[in-house]
Amino acid sequence: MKSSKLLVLRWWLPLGIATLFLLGAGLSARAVNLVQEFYLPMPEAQINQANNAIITGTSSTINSIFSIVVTGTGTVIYYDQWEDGYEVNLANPTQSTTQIWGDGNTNNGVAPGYPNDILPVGAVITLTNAVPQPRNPATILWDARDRIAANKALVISRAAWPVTPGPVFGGAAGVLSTIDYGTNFISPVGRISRTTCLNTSGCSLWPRRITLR
Ligand SMILES: [Ca+2]
Ligand SMILES: [Ca+2]
Repeated sequence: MKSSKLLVLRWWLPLGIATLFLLGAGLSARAVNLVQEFYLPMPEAQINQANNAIITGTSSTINSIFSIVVTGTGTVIYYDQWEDGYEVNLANPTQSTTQIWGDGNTNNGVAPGYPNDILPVGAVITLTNAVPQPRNPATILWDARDRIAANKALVISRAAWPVTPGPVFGGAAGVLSTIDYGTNFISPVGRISRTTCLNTSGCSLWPRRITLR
């Protein structure tokens, strides 16, 4: 009996060490350092408003396209949908809608276009879908207000156009990360022509936080 207890202890000791090691590895894998954070700009409702200020009758359903370029090996991207609220700590997501791309784990999300969920340098992830108005948060889409973060630098851009008349009436913009946000601006927006098509100008502002004074 005594020897069997010793045998059990001998088995448990290495098993315990292995378990601790695995737990440690799991913790270090989750403790990703997110160095860049983005909020996808230009809400489709505002794009629709601007479109119809220029040409009335354009489709309220907006085709939204987001392009994410990977710049480093081992890049892991966290995609947080606005529709169910933002994650409290995006590095440790708890919402089922949040996806993690590039970690090779296809159970927590698969980077669109990269079925093994590994992202090579120069990978271009394209997110595209039609976004109807008004938005129903029960429908999860790739759209403005979604939040993206990564452990390495990303380059993100967004384009959009109304389903009708299509990309002949579209626009695009680069997406700044929050560390590149400024506090002092000179607006470049102004009227540049008296012709019908170019006599409307507008500006979409995207504050990270608002302080009322
Ligand atoms: Ca979310
Ligand atoms: Ca979304």
